[in-house]
Amino acid sequence: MLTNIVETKKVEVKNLTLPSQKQVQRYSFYEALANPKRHIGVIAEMKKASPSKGILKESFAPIDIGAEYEKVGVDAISVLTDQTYFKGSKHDLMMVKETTSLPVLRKDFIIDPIQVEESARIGADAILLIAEILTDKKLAALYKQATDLGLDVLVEVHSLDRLSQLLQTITPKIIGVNNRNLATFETDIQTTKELSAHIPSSSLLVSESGILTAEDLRQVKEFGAKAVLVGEAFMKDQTPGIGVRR
Ligand code: IGP
Repeated sequence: MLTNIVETKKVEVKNLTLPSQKQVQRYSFYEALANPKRHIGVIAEMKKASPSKGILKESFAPIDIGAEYEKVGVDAISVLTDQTYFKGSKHDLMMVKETTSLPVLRKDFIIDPIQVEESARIGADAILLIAEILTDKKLAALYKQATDLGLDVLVEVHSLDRLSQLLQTITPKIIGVNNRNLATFETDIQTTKELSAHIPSSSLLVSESGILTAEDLRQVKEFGAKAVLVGEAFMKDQTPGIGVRR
C-alpha cells in the first residue's frame, strides 16, 4: 500500500504547479504541544476516509469539524490533504486555516521539495515527514527546507530500526511514533512503549494512531508521550472531538 501511495505521489509531484502564497496568521505547532491545555497534548485529525477503514465520515465538513475541535479545546489540528487515498484536499486545509486559530498540520505523503514549498504557501503551520518512505538524506533535506520556511515538522517512524538510523543524521524536535503498521494496517499502542526509550530527551514524543479511549490516552502518557494524534475516534463521534472531554 505504502508503495502504491508513493507511486501516486510521484505522478502528482510531476504535475504540480505551485499556488500563490496565502497570507495567514501563523501559529506554532511545537509550542502548542509543548504547552498543552490538558495533561497531554491533543492533535485532532480530520480525514473523510482511509485506505484501511473506507469512509469514516459521510457528511464531512472541514469548517464545522475545525470549529468543533476548537470549541472542545484541542491543541492542534491535522488535515489530511491526500485526495486519492484519504479523500482530503489542500482546499480543506486552507478553509480550516482561515476559520480557526489553532496550528494546522498538513498530513500528506511528502517526498519532494515542491510539496514542502506548497505546504508553506497554502498556509500550513507544520508538515508530516514519514521516515519509512524517505532516505536519511532526503529526510534531512526536506526537514531543513521546512524549518527554514518557518514550518514545524512531525517526523513519523514506526520501527526501532528506522528510528535509530535517522537519529544518526537528524534530531527532530518532534517525533511521532505511528502505532499503525502501514503495511498491515494493524495498530498496537505498545509500539509507543517500545520506541519511547530510544527517543532523545530533547524531542517531543507524539503517539499516533489507534488511540480510541481515555485508557489508551493514559497508557501512552505513561509510556512518555507528550501528545497524541487522534483521527478515527473523533471522526466516528457524532460531535467530533467530544472524546477529548472524556
Ligand atoms: C490518526 P487514527 O487511528 O486515530 O485514525 O490515526 C493518524 O495517526 C493516522 O491518520 C496517520 C496517518 C499517517 C495517515 C498516521 N500517520 C500517515 C496518513 C499518513
